[in-house]
Amino acid sequence: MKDLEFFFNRCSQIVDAELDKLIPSAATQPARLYEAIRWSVFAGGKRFRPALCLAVGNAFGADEKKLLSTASAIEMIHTYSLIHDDLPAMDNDDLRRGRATCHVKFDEATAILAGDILQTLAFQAIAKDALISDKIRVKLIAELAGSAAKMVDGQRLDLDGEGKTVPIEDLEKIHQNKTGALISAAARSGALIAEASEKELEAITNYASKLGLLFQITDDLLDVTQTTETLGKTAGKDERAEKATYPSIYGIEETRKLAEKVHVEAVGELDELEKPTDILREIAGFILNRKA
Ligand code: GRG
Repeated sequence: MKDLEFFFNRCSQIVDAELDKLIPSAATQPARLYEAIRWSVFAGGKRFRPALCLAVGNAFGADEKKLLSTASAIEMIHTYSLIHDDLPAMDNDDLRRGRATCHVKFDEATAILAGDILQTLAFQAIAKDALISDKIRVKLIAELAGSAAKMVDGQRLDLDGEGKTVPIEDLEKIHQNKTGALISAAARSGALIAEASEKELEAITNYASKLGLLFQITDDLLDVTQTTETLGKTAGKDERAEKATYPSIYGIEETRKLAEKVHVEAVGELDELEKPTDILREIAGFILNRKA
């Protein structure tokens, strides 16, 4: 666990430094827009997705410098999705990453535009990274674009399901899209940059798919078991929005057992790889036991 803590801290530092280079300064005009972007990006998120990209890339021996722009681009897409998710037209939340949401601190139009720009900056970051070959850059852009589109599909399906009884298969589809797709893109991008083989990419895809499901199951659990203060975002929202969640369908105890089962499956996928996968295994354990 100490190794993982060290790994996460280091990832946050190098990814934040890269984000700082990629995102125009708060003095850039129109300053309100760039202040808003920086307000949300540098608010202290876990940086889980970029860390996953770096962990997979490291496991396959990629040059770390080649991973940074893509890892940061993934965090930009993630932050855009959080800004838009918090808008009054969607989840209508006023707290994110322990501070006021973007539209509350600034205004709705600025928050929409901040999300929009984060998307374009993300793709630009990869497109302009001269350390990566043209062929791989195109693959990475396609990967990230595909996952971002799935995330939007998942968000629509999630909103459609509010106040309704959602069958478990539909719930899984929502989560594979809304949460799983970007997590999968993070892991797969690390493997693509490292030029992993098809077989290795398949094992990473399967691991990431289970990890994404585990992330969502624990997210649902945290929403009902943790406080707003611990989460840095409003707790208990799923129930109030009448959202279908794993605890609402199975109850807390059964959901915990399901999380343990999915964790075993996720790490099992790594057995296919003849690579150093310790950190990837620890990441799955961290997601199983996370408190925020
Ligand atoms: C608006 C296109 C669009 C999509 C929104 C991200 C999202 C899709 C919805 C957020 C709602 C939610 C709670 C989803 C569950 C998983 C998730 C994305 C949690 C937040 O991610 P963390 O825990 O957050 O990695 P930090 O702040 O640590 O980065």
